[in-house]
Amino acid sequence: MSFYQDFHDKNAIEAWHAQPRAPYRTIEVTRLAPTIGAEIRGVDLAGDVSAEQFEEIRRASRENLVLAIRDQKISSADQKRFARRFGTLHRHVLAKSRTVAGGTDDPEVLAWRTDANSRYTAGDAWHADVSCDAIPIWGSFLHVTRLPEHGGGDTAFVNMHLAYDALSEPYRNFLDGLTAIHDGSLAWTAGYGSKPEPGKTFPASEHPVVARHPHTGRKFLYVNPAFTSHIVQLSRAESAAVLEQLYRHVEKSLSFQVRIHWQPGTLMFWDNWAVQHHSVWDYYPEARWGERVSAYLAFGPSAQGYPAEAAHSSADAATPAAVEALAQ
Ligand SMILES: O=C(O)CCC(=O)C(=O)O
Ligand SMILES: [Fe+2]
Repeated sequence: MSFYQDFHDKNAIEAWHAQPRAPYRTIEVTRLAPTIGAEIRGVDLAGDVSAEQFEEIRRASRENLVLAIRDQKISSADQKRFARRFGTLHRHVLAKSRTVAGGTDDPEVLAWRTDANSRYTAGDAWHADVSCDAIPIWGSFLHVTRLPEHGGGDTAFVNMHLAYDALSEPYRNFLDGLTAIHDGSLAWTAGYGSKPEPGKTFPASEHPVVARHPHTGRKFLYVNPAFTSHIVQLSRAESAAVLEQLYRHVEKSLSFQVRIHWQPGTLMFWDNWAVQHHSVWDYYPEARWGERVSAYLAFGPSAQGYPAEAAHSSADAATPAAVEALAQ
């Protein structure tokens, strides 16, 4: 928590802990940090996942935002079947360019292999996946298929509900109602040096700076340094200063971050709206390989909430009443 006492972060964390947490009956859930992240055991994603187990996994996701589902022996077909229960499978525009490097030509799998010859590794900065899409990915499901031999290669996650809640009230009020542009060329051309296919451009979209979560109604901060180019309603200088302040705030808020260690057979599932993540490239020159599948809902992040009928069939949008109950 902050060294200089303004107590906003403390109050936010207290409110976070006030959420009821019922015991689980069909899966084992072990929290990895007080404010974000849990390990899941006792489920086999290559076999049958009962309706009750699936509901408990959804609840564990709502409560913890990122789940390290351990001891899985899964194929990419299993990974896709699981992801499909949360939404429609995403096709990443860079998936094709990674075909050779990643060892798969499935457009629904984004594969990468980082080794001594890599110029960069995927996700080596705080970001949300593909927030430049008009309907950005809601859930990402990452299987790290090769781990570095001598440790390292963790992934860090930050709770973006708390990132918002820990700001002062006048500042939260100022951010509410603003929108920002998220631009794929920022992450992929400026970041990775990738170019769109001839005659095409990478997507760019406008999203609320503060959105409500479709499953809980809670607000979260939705800007990230990889994709967000500017806040629409502000001058460029104001936008740059505000975004910089928000990024520093997210980076320094260790009390609502977790750094998760991979094990053989871990499938990492994160709520890509409510968290940002950062892969840690501390294992150079060793190799680490991964395959990501992602799913999107029928709608993008909204500041107002979601009509129940707008929800994807497998996703429970927050009812207007639930949103009302959480509105402050
Ligand atoms: O390698 C990792 O830990 C995460 C990479 C990443 O950002 C992603 O797969 O979305
Ligand atoms: Fe990522």
